[in-house]
Amino acid sequence: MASNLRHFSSFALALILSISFSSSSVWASQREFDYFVLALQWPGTICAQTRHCCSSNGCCRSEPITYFTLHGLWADYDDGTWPSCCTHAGFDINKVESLMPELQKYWPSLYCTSSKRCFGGKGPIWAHEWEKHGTCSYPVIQDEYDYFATTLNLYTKYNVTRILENAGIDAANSAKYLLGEVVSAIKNEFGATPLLVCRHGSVEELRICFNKDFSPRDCVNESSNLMEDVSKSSSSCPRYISLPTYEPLVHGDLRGKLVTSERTNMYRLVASA
Ligand code: U2P
Repeated sequence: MASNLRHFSSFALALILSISFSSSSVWASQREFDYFVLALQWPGTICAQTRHCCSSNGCCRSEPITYFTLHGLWADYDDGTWPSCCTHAGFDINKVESLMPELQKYWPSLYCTSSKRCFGGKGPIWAHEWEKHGTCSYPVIQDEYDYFATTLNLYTKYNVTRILENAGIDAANSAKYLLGEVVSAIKNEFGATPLLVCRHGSVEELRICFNKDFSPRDCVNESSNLMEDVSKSSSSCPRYISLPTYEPLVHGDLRGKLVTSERTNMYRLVASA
């Protein structure tokens, strides 16, 4: 009887240990991240490169997008690297159905090609961001819904488009702004140094960073792996930068007509009125 009891209790202990290890090991494969990066994209820079349209591409909407859109919320390490694809929790669109209007508006894909998923295949930008980055934000972020809701909340709370407009930094094709002026405008309102990514002198991304309790913190410069001063914090950007506007190619309207864009002098398909 005593021996049966001993056997049973060792079996129960082994069972408990194996359950708890198997549930934690999915998270334990990569070390816990240090901080969050909220990566925002400037459609004016990305959509100016659009040559082909499709319904899933935000650049192809009849009204151009005139605000920063979401790229992702990334769980990063202080040394400038980041974990990725931390679990097999695949993206399930049903779990974020209630957030769809906001996701479509503020987190659209700006490309026609679909995004890579972690364990094979392709999907929407949301699948890529959740599987690659969201699954690595445990234990701060608990699940897929939490990842998207938290990201949308941060995006709404720190409206960088409005912060820049209030500082007199508006979208315009001819205006050039001092990099330091843009960084300072964000720093003054947000309370920490952002990171800018440029393409040919135009802002492509603006990233703001958070501690794990979502208090603002300085971003880490990817290229140097060091905390840098403002002038070096956005090394892909020149001293003067722009926030360009773009003319959308419109998808799917066969009554559209080809017109020459004044700015690019290229033919573009636009919807007829
Ligand atoms: O910068 C190129 C791509 O690398 C990933 N990235 C970059 C910086 C960072 O701090 N964290 C990070 O994950 C992004 O990959 P994506 O999510 O686009 O696959 C970024 O676009």
